[in-house]
Amino acid sequence: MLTLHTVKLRAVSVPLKRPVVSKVGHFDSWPIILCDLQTQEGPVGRSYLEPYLAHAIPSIIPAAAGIVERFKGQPLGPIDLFDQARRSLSLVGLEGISLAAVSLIDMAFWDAHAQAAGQPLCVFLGGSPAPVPAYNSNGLWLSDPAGLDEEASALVAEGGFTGLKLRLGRDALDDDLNAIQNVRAACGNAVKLMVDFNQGLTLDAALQRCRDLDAEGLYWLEEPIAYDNTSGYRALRERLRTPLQIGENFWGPRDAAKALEARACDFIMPDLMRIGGVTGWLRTAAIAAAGGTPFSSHLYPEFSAHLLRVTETAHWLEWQDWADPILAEPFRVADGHLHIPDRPGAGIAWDEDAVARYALEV
Ligand code: SMN
Ligand code: MG
Repeated sequence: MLTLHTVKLRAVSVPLKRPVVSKVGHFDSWPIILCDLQTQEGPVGRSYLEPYLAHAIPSIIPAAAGIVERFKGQPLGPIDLFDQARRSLSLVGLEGISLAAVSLIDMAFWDAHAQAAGQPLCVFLGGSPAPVPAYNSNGLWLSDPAGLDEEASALVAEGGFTGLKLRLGRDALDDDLNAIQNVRAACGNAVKLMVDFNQGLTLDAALQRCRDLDAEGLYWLEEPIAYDNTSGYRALRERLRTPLQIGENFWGPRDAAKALEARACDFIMPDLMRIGGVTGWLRTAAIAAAGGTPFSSHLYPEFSAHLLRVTETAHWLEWQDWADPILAEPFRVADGHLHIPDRPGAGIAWDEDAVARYALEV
């Protein structure tokens, strides 16, 4: 058994090779919170969060530090800690900053346990390490459709990918159609195209736009409308053949259960910060498995790769390399798969020179 002792929480802002231009914002650099969780017994668990907004960091860090302060020295396993930490924060809400903080500590605590067992996290959880099918999500933002052919070829070449994510929802349908055409012209019909609207459309606009795109052979349509418009998703799903993908904005396993019960989507893609870290993911995997819903990841490729290896309905890993600059040994991508390294735990360690270079004052 391991017990919480102290935690070191730092923040960096890492430059992006391809700026994020999306309906949820424009980012030239990417804020990341780093967690080093010291256990009394020795192992140090590591995890990180991508909070999107640098100005959210000063709220998340004290919330995470408060969890360790409150539960240090107590005989709790990661699942006990998850439940007790959530309950301890319920008066300020089970979601948002509270759950992001719980997720960060939960991931680091699981990492520490797997390290103590001397096993990669996926092995500690009862699985085995094998390459995980991944699509490249590093580019194809809402930029001029004319340049997307070259970018698509470069993205395929970054790791022999057979799937790419493309962002849609431009004002004119023709511009979205041109974007799809240019990407297809560059990489052919065999490459799967996942498309993401980042909640950019009203329900009326989405009913029209998604119907106009329904015959394009797209692999999934992601978040066309506001993430919490469950009845809207249900209405869209009834009218479309292309699978609907949601889930990066599920706050905890219960949101996944509600969405699936409402038949709001075909696929889900939880995000480790919002679903509740490793514990929240495992519970959500069981919910998805009950109805056979394909389960993909959102961000966090390292932890997600381990977890997809123990997820019954594992689907696609979203690959993006935005945290790579601060990792001592980024995971390798080849032949369209992310390769889990043969290291104990999640396999994350920091490149301290890079962390110093990109440090943010907190
Ligand atoms: C996304 C992720 C991070 C920043 C902007 C957009 C997107 C995705 O929703 O699914 O990758
Ligand atoms: Mg998305």
